[in-house]
Amino acid sequence: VRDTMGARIDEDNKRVVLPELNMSDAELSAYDRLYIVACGTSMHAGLVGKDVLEKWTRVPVEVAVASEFRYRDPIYTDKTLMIVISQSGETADTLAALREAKKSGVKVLAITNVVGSSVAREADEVIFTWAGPEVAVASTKAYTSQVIALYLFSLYFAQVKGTLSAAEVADVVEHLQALPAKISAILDNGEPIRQFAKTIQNATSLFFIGRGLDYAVSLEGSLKLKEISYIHSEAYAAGELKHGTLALIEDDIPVVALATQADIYEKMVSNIVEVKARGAHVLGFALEGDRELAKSVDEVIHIPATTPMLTPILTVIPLQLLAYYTSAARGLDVDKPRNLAKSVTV
Ligand code: F1P
Repeated sequence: VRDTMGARIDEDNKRVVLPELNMSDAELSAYDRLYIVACGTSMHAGLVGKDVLEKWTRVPVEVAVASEFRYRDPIYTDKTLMIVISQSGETADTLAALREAKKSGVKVLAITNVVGSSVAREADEVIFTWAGPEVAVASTKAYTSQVIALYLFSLYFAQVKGTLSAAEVADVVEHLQALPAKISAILDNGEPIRQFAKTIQNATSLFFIGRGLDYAVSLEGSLKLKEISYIHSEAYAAGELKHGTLALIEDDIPVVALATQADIYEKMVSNIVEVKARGAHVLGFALEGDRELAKSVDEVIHIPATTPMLTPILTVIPLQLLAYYTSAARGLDVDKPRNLAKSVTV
């Protein structure tokens, strides 16, 4: 059992070190295919990890739901690395997928919060998230710390492979170090979210839309709302709406639209215009300094700017707050949602 986190930032050199990793740089850089396997919120963290890993290392990554993956016949080679993510380290489906992979001789890296958990003990490599005890059932700080662990691993992998230069790594590291102050600023400015929560507390259905990393975060925002406020919600890749689901957008349906990704911003705005034209009430998320989005939506939340790959850490916080305030406005017990166990061991 390891008792230190397997990844950290080397402050002096602005790079990432993984002192606990039991594999050589040559072995790590040889991996040419990754599976990320997890359940629920941990799987959503994995979706952010996929985009980041592919961008920074150019290695293809598949994210799979553990309850499906464990019954599949995956294609492994000796250059396949599997990453399992589990806050509790005891989720039955994730553990079963890990055991299947190990039976096939695949190397497994775990990202988990619990030292001594089954996942931590059975994986070949572990990065601990040190998110502290999970008091509430719905996963929030577990998600952010899993995403951070994935950033650190991805940066380390990119360093080893040479797909990012030292200057590019240092730039991301500086942005990572600036995140805590930005998160505090978001938490201090929760009032507009609380107000929006009041407007949706009696809604029967809600949509979250985004593109790219914003879509990955939308999935988590939608799950959080379902888990603790019991309002039906769906996260949709914004460009996919026109392939059928647009039929469900009608007068006054609330839509949370994330538009933080500069390279696909215009496309996102045109999707927002489409839902507005059908009467949706839209809460938009834009980066600080954005003056455009306000023209297309009903209300805007501004997110402090960071480097594009790191925005999920910032956008998820107001979405978690939205779920929290909506649950509270409905008079529900935020910490003990119905039908949700902290650790799903069956
Ligand atoms: C996976 C998970 C959590 C969720 C709830 C049920 O748990 O889906 O994301 O919040 O606790 O289980 P884990 O494998 O990350 O412990």
